[in-house]
Amino acid sequence: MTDLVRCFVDGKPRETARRFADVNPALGRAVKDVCEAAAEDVDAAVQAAKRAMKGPWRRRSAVERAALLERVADGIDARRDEFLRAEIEDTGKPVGLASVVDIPRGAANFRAFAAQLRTMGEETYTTATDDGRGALNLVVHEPLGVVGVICPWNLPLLLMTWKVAPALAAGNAVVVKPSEETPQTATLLGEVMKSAGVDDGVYNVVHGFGVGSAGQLLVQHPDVAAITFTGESKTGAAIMKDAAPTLKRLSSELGGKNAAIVFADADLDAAVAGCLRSTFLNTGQICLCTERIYVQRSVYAAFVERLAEGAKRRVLGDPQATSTTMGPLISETHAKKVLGYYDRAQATGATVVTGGTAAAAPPGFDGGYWVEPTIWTGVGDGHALVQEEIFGPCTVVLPFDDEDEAVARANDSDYGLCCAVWTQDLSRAHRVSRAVDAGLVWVNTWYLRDLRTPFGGKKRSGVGREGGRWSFDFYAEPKNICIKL
Ligand code: NAD
Ligand code: 6OD
Repeated sequence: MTDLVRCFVDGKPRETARRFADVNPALGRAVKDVCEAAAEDVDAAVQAAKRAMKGPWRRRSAVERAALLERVADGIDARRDEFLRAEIEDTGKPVGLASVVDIPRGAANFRAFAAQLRTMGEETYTTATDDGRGALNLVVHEPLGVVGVICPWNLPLLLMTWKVAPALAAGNAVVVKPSEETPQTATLLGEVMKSAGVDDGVYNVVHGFGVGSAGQLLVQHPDVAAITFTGESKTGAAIMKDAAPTLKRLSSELGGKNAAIVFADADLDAAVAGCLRSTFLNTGQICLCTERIYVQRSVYAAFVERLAEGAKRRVLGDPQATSTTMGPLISETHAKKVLGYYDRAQATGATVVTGGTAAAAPPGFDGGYWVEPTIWTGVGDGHALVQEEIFGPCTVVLPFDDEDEAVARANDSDYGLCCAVWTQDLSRAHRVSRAVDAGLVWVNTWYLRDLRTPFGGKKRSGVGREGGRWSFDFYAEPKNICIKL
């Protein structure tokens, strides 16, 4: 990719008048200029998508769409190194993570929804009528039209394709608004779409910010039928408000303050390893990351000690080095927010078991946004560290005595995205996972995904579900056709 990241409209790159900087967070300096979409650019993207919905794309069969999605997946695989370089430059995440999670999952999203499309059927109902001939009721699924896809910066390609793939599978055209922090892979995907033979105008990208910029313009656009959004809960609320006048369909995957519950009967090695991964993967910047760990009192001290040992073994370093296990935070603003919590923890008497400050930058990465992996104990359940989403490499560990108490405290949250339960007692696993108020519960694992399952949060963690057939429920409009026989 050149030093200018362009929008992608109607099957080609689009330059715009205004520019903003794309900062590499490992270095803390701008590495690219990005074309910011103004109202006319957003409108051009929406109109291109509208035209595509009336053109050949509209007439493509499900089998043809599935084949195109598979070609897109192959295209991502073929350009894996370019996607990796772009994603690492935008996010600072270690190559060991991006090469195993982000980029392969970008391709897997297209394959998974293509497979779903190939195997889906339609429902029919035979209906009795007074004349005895009956009627046949068909349920067919039609695309919504133009879908706006608004994405965060933490898993840019993964989370964007998680929505683009089913939206296209269902026959829609999309206008994607990537995060202003991570614009590159969305534009690169435009090139892949073009080479794969996806019709012009089906996949469009507009770069920019939220309020007063491309994000809000897309949400307010009268010709956009639906918005699928991933990001902060408060942004989700603002989008709902802006989408209301044009009555758009909305799917919102929002913030979390996810608990892990570690019972004394758990395999402690597995629980410690699992909680280290769920706390520190992607520098804690995954909506599913654990930020509060409830540990049964008899194993609490041992667990905290071992978790701290593991945290100290995180290797901050060159994102391109395979030895690096933790990257920087995404931006200076975000680092200030996270370090604000680190300071607040100290000021309010939390025990800092390890970390608690900005980290020394690895050699050659002085300007980057590096913070220490951090573990706290000694705070009450109402503390901000227990209640507010921090989105950094940090967790608070709290002791509990019995199962009911653990569940009640895990549920004492405005959020309800996911929970990880660590136990070897099968009955308890079933009981607790049903009692936990979250959209997703993992037992003895974390972030193990099957893309056919429903994904989404309860309470302030989201509205609606995506994944498997639930994605098709969102991205397609069921229509009833009643044929009198
Ligand atoms: P964010 O809400 O700040 O931004 C997300 C996107 O929304 C960006 O593209 C941004 O430009 C755009 N945006 C901001 N304001 C807007 C507005 N008023 N109208 C339209 N668009 C607007 O979130 P972020 O900081 O990029 O991501 C981190 C957050 O995302 C965390 O809270 C995290 O928990 C959440 N998240 C949730 C999930 C999930 O699946 N539940 C997944 C990833 C991230
Ligand atoms: O894996 C997924 O499908 C998914 N939606 C992950 C969300 C991660 C949040 O940061």
